Amino acid sequence: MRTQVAIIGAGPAGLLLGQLLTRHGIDNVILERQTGDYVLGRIRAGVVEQGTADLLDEAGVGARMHAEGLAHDGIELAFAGERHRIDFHTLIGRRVIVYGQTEITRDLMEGRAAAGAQTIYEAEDVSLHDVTGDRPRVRYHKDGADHEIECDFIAGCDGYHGVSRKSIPDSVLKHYERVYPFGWLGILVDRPPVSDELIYANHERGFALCSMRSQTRSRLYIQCSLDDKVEDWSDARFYEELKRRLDSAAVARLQEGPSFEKSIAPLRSFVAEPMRHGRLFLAGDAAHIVPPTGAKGLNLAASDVRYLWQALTDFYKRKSSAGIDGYSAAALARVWKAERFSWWMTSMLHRFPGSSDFDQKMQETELAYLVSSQAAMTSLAENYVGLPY
Ligand code: FAS
Ligand code: PHB
Repeated sequence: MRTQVAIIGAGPAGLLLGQLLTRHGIDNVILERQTGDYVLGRIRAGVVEQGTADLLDEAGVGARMHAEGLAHDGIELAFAGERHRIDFHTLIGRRVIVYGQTEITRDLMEGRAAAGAQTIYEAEDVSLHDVTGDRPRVRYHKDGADHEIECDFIAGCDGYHGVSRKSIPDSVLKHYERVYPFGWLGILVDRPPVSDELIYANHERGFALCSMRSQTRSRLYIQCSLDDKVEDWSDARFYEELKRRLDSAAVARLQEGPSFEKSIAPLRSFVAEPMRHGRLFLAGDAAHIVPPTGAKGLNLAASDVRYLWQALTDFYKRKSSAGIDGYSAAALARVWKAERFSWWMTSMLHRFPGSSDFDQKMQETELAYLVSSQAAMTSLAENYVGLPY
């Protein structure tokens, strides 16, 4: 088989890139290790930046997001028993959309099927070859046979555990990493949200986040130990701990119900540089990971895709290599700003093991200064809604 761009991974990054390339007449094939249902079963992000929403519109898959997504003008920060609103729209005239990654993935899968573009699911043992030559190739195993795809470029959209980043020699890649000493225990429950907007709570017992997927479905998180197992946490224990970390008004509105999804996610900051090696380009979690506190993971994947889609379009349509030569530097400039914001939000809102009462007081004072300063709230707002591309 031959194609112009071979995409590894059918998560948001791979599907969005594929859809944009297809709509601009650039042939591409996606290879995905799992089944489509498995990919849809992963519960991930919930907040969409305006830039990401614009890109989904450009890909022709934004209709349901606009119809069902919730436009949010701000968030609330809870600490020292009180809640404080950060009004993005008043501060900087922009907002975010609350719409689950699962739904974005579904919209992208349906858009790709409608466009007749090929996604090969359950592709096993994907391997990349001759990525530094002019004719890179991808091999995989499926239905008892080995297959090979010749292409011009490979887009490594296969996430943190994928094969693409690992196909770049250690002598070429530089890794930056911080692993946080805690995780997030999250549940999905069909009960109305605690509040109209997201509540990020700093508490001496640990961080909590009240988010949502719709007016009838809540997404709730509490910081947990890395030693915790999902089976250690009954719904009753989860709600009991969540209520200890929320203010009284939030507790009063919390409607407990049976969770239908419960998982623990570890938190890390990670960046691999460069995001290009020969004809291989990394995009999304394949190149970087952020702690979810800043709601940046999914949006950074879309950010990379925007740069890569424009670079490949320049190459094929305008015969210019400027975009692909500048891709890594352009993508990384925005990645690092999102890494900083996600690290800052995580450092400010979580209880670190071994931290003292003084450390807790410093966090509460930073939050008290933040909500008292127009400049500080504006800074948080412009990072949360997404910095310019
Ligand atoms: P993905 O990991 O989504 O997709 C990569 C795809 O490649 C997968 O489908 C995988 O099966 C496939 N693949 C892997 N190896 C392969 C191989 N060798 N061959 C073929 N295919 C292969 N972000 C937020 O903004 N907010 C959140 O609350 C949030 N929560 C998260 C919770 C968890 C548990 C995790 C892991 C991430 C979370 N994220 C969150 C971040 C998440 O949303 C990612 O940023 C987003 O999925 C990135 O999309 P992709 O880069 O497409 O990677
Ligand atoms: C979510 O709804 O899953 C969510 C929202 C905001 C975050 C992280 C997760 O910062």
